[in-house]
Amino acid sequence: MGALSAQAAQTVNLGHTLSDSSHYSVGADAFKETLERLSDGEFEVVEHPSGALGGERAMIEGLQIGTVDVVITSTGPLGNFVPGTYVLDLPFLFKDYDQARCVLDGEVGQDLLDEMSEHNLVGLAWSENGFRHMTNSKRAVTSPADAEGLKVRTMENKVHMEAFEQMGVHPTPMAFPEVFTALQQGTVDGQENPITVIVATKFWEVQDHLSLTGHVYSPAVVLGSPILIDGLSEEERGWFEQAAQASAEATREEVSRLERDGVELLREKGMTVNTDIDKGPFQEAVKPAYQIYTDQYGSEMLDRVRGSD
Ligand code: EAX
Repeated sequence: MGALSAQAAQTVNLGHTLSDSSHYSVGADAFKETLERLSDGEFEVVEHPSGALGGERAMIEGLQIGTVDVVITSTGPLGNFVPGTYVLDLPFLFKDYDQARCVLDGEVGQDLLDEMSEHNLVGLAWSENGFRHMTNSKRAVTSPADAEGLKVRTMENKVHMEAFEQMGVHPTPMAFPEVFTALQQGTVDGQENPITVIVATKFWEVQDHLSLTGHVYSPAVVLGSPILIDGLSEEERGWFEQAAQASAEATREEVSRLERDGVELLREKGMTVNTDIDKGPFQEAVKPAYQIYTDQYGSEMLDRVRGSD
């Protein structure tokens, strides 16, 4: 037997929080297919969906200590590690998918990926979660006044929490793998996530009302562990970057598909969908979150995002 064929493939453990029917799994499959093909079997990707390796914050920590190799995650907990990414979490920052994708694929996106290496993470590619909408089990929400007083699970992200507080809801930060049970048991009244996640997690089983607030764009990112990536040859690293790019493209396509078909599916599953949302009052309510953000981080990144529109 030749030396190469005698060598076992190196296992790459890839984690994410969503189900194996989700847009993240579509992206994970594309990552696996691409890396295994480019490396001619030198690497074998093992997918761990559904939060099997923990919530997003825990998995990011896992990347830093090398217990997980690749993670597809929202930016939810990422600002705790890479503060530059907080700018992306500001509500009503992006007006549509085209604008958000364009910013992430441009200089701002590249600079943020580069910044990750200063924080013991490797940013491989910007992927996508989607525009977030509110769901709850109590009442139809079409204005901030309707939302007032609701207990809403938020991501572990201070920009999001601040914005929701301004809106008058009680934000309850929680890791994603705990959310379904918290909704089922009534620990919280509501949550907010893109159509993609609401579909993949079957939130219709525990939430009656969906309001298409589109209050914030939720990027996802394909991250690598520096412990793995920094030890690779340039060629090998290139394969990981191409696999991440293929993953992001496949995920974005699935997000677009679900934006077309997902709401109808949720109606069929019994959710009451409020499409008639006047975003103005929501935008007005969360404005102080911008001030709080710029007070702490300055306005340079915000200006750059807006300027690259
Ligand atoms: O990244 O925590 C969340 O609500 C995220 O949107 C979800 O884990 C997918």
